[in-house]
Amino acid sequence: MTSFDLSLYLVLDPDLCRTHSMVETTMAAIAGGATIVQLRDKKVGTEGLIRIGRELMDAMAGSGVPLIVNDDIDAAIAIGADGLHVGQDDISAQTARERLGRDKIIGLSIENEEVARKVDPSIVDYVGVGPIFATATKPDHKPAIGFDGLAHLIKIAKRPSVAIGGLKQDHVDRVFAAGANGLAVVSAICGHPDPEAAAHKIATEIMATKSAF
Ligand code: TZP
Ligand code: MG
Repeated sequence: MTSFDLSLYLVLDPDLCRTHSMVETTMAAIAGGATIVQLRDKKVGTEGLIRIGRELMDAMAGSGVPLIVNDDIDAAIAIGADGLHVGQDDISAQTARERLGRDKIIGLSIENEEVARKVDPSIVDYVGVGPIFATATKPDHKPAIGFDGLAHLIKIAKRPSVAIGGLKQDHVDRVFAAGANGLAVVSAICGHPDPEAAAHKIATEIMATKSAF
């Protein structure tokens, strides 16, 4: 499987990437220290995702940073993306694994104990855990779980994990103290006028925090 580092996980949101294009935001975030990128666009459909995804794959080639597609397995396959991220209401991780094969990265969102217990470690490469805080970026999100909830679900799921939901630089120490392997952010980078500087600040904090553990 493509190796991956969840430390600073950029989730692209076209509504928030306004000052820069998706590609510009991505390359700036990678220059700043983003370690993995997810293409998450709920509005453009499979054809639109394929178009943007191909541009992203070209731009990111040689960066060593994997591109994960949210929800849409057909787009992920057409793009030749490094992986797929699914939620509890999407196709199952098992179906995704059957279609993608062993080499691709599969991420699964978990938001409560019940679903955390069902994570199959032979199928799921990492879990996205949250939302830690309520966030306007995902209006239909499940109840916020806080850092105690994060620590609890990580212990149950026993997979590499990335925390998501309302996270910023200030939360880095609490995310790693809870046992997560990284932070996933949308607005903290996509919504920032200088995405490279925003990513760099968070990445620097992450490196300092990880070396203190
Ligand atoms: N899943 C749970 S919260 C969330 C997603 C996709 C959005 C997080 O966005 P932000 O702007 O980092 O709070
Ligand atoms: Mg989904």
